[in-house]
Amino acid sequence: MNKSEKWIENGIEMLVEEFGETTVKKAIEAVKRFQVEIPGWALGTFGGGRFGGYIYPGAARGIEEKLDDAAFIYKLTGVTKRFATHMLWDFSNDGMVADYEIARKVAREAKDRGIELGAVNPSYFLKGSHMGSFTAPDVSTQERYIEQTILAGKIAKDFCNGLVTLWFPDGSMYPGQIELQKAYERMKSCLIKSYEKMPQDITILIEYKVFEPGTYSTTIPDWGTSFALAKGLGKNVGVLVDLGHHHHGTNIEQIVMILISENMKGGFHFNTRYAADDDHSVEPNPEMARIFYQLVRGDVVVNPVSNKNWAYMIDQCGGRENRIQALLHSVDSLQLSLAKAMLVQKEKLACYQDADEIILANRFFNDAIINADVRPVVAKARIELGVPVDPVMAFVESGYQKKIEKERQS
Ligand code: PSV
Ligand code: MN
Repeated sequence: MNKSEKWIENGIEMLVEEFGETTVKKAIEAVKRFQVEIPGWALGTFGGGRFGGYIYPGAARGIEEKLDDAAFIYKLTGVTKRFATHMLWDFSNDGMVADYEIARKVAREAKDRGIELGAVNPSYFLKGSHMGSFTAPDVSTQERYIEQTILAGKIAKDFCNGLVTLWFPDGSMYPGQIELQKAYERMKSCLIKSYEKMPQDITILIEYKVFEPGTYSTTIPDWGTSFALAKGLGKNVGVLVDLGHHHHGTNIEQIVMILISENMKGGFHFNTRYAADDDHSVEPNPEMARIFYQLVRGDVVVNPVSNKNWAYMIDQCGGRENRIQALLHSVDSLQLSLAKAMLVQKEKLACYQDADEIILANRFFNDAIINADVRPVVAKARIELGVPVDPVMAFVESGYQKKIEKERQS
C-alpha cells in the first residue's frame, strides 16, 4: 500500500460520504488501538514441510535473533509489542524440560529490545509425546507435562502478560487404537492437577483442533469440548479459537458469538486455512471481517477496559514464504478486517433485519464487510501511530533481509 497522502484523503472522504464521519473516525481509532501478538515459532526454523527441510533465508537461529526480528516487526507496525513463546523451544536447553531462569533471561532480552513476552505455550508435542501428553498411558509422561504446565503459569505471571495457552496433540490414528473416554478422562484429570497448582490471577485458554496429528480422533476436537473443560476448571479459563482447526465451512463467527454471549473468556490464533491447518498468513477475506464484526459487537476487541478484551495472537508458520513479510502481511490483513467490521452501521442494519429485508440486509452488511476499500483507514491510522504506511514495502526497502542473510550464515 504505497499510496500518496492525496489518495488517502480522497479514500477517507469517500468512506465518510458512505458511512458517516463518526463511523470512519471510530474505525481509525480502533485500528490504532488493536494489538496482536507475534508467534516466536514463526521466526525460527520450525515448519518448512516437505521441501527437503527448506528453511527461509535469514531465519533466526535462536531466541535472541527471534527477538531481534520481532522488535523490527514492532518498529514497522507499532501494534505488535508482544512475543508469544513456546516453552521447549524458547525456555529449554534440552527440548524436554523448561527452565524458569531461562524465561527470566528471555524476558530481559525482550525488554532490552523494546518488546515484551506475551502468551506462554507449554509444548506438549515435542520429544517423547508420541503416545500423548496429558492422555499418555504412562504416568511419568503425564507428570512431566503437568510440571511444565504449572511452570508455564508461574512464568506467565512473573515475566509475561499472565496468559497461558494450551494445545494438545493427543488423539489417535485409527478406530480402536485408544479408548476415547479413557483419553478424555486423563485429559480432564491432568488439567485439574495442573490448574490446582497454577496461580489464580492468570488467564488460561484451551485450544481445540479437529484433526492433526490425530487423523481419526483428537482429544479436544471442537469448541464445545474446550468450553466444557474450561467451565470445569474455573472462571479464569477460556477457549482459544485457531482459524485452521475446523472442518471446511464451519461458521467460525457464530462460534465467536456464542462464546461471547456465554461470557466465556476467549482468544484467537489467527491464520488462513485453505485445504487444512496450513499455517498461512492471514488474508483480509470476508470471513475474517465477519469474525471481527462479532468481536466488535461483543465489545471484546479494542475495549478501553482491557480485561474485557479477548487475547489476540497470530499463529502461522508457512513453509516457503519470507516469514517476516508474512507476519507483516497478517497484521495488515487483521487491521483491514477490523476496519471493515467497524464500518457496519448496526442501527441501520437492524432496520433491514426488523423489516425482514433479507437481501437488503445482506447487501448493506457486505457494503462494509466486502465492498468498502478500507486501506485509507488503515493508512491514516499508521500515519497517526508514526509507523510506515506500508509496513511490508518498508521492510523490503529497509535492507533488513539482506543484513540477516549475511549475518546468519550457519
Ligand atoms: C497446533 O497446530 C497449533 O495451532 C498450536 O497453537 C501450537 O501451539 C502451534 O500450532 C505451533 O505448533
Ligand atoms: Mn494454534
